[in-house]
Amino acid sequence: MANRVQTGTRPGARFAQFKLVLLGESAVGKSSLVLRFVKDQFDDYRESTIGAAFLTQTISLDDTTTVKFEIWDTAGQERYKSLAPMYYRNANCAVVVYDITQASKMKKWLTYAQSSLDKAKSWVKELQRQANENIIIALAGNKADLVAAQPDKRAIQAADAEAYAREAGLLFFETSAKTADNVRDLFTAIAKKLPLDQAGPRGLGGRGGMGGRMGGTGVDLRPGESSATQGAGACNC
Ligand SMILES: Nc1nc2c(ncn2[C@@H]2O[C@H](COP(=O)(O)OP(=O)(O)OP(=O)(O)O)[C@@H](O)[C@H]2O)c(=O)[nH]1
Ligand SMILES: [Mg+2]
Repeated sequence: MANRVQTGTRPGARFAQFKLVLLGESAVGKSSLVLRFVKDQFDDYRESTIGAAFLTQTISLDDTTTVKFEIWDTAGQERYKSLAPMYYRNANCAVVVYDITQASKMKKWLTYAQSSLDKAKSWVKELQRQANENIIIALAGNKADLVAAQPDKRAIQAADAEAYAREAGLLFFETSAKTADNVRDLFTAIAKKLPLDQAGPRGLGGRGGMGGRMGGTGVDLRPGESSATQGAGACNC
């Protein structure tokens, strides 16, 4: 399943590379979580993502195991929704983000606006239907700092989201990109669930082995070549 796995110079050392995609409604904090994870920074005022941004981050799971995430941070605005399959295609793992302070509400003309958790659930359904069949999905309820300061700001109970996550087979964390609470834990938990033990030497990850539906080796960066994205390697962090 890993895109690339190689044995290192140290005996027993392993390096694996995985494609991760972030999905969720606009303004829930996807880019902020990535910025915290990759650069350990936070911006109070962030521009909404256009298309998608690509970043990488490497973490050590233990003395011998290193995991590199190739991260596609998608744009949550409705007008970019049709691009999402390009980014979750062949993803090994996904973080689906919602904002724990944002409830569903009635809009004008009695139309119903979904909560960001409802939106997250529909992303999970879509991933389970259309993405890599072994994809590891984590649900992240972000902006936990806001409810720590003012508990009445909480709109989504952690217990409800956790029960849903358990039922759907997802990892679950409440996070704060602002304070960094649980951000590293979230990505580490994903890395630990990825099938490192099935890793073979670099170049051998074909179908039926590490390749799974990914087939072959190498990272599929095709979305980065699309004019609709901010480009491979581009980052609006
Ligand atoms: N208090 C608080 N604010 C946050 C947190 N995460 C993000 N924000 C703020 O929420 C706003 C939106 O954050 P983004 O990271 O741009 O959201 P996004 O999900 O990437 O939005 P799109 O790119 O439009 O899909 C910004 O003003 C952030 O500063 C958090 O954990 N706590
Ligand atoms: Mg963004």
